[in-house]
Amino acid sequence: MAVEQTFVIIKPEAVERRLVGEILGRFERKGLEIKRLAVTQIQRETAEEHYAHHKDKSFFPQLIEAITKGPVVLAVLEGDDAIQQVRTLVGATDPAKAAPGTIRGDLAIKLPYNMVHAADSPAAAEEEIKRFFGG
Ligand code: FUP
Repeated sequence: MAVEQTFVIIKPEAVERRLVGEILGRFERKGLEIKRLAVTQIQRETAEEHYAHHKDKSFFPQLIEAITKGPVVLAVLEGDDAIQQVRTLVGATDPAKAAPGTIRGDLAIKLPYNMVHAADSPAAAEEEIKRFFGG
């Protein structure tokens, strides 16, 4: 199994609800290492670039509003098979359908407020780490 780096955004609703420690704790308890960590507010242009593949969807405006409305925590996590392991811990996109035991299943109830973004492939992880942390 390859050691990978993945990229995570702990979204504004999670920061507002003081769930950053809870969420990072789940990643740490799994055995992943926090390599980079930052608190920031995502600018609209960066959010639109990050979610460009959804720009024609009806939910796009609410998605951009939700991810830019307050501070977020950005993280790079490293470990064996980190991209898939983190996606599994995060759970299904729709928190109403996400399994109990997952971050979205346990901590969220309604889209677009699903608490966490996690890169879904090695190419996405690399691109997103560059976008949000630079080179
Ligand atoms: P995920 O990779 O699980 O974050 O899922 P997507 O890339 O498909 O979706 C990105 C974001 O769009 C989700 F985090 C929430 C939002 N979304 C909606 O608000 N409604 C939808 O029907 C689908 C996605």
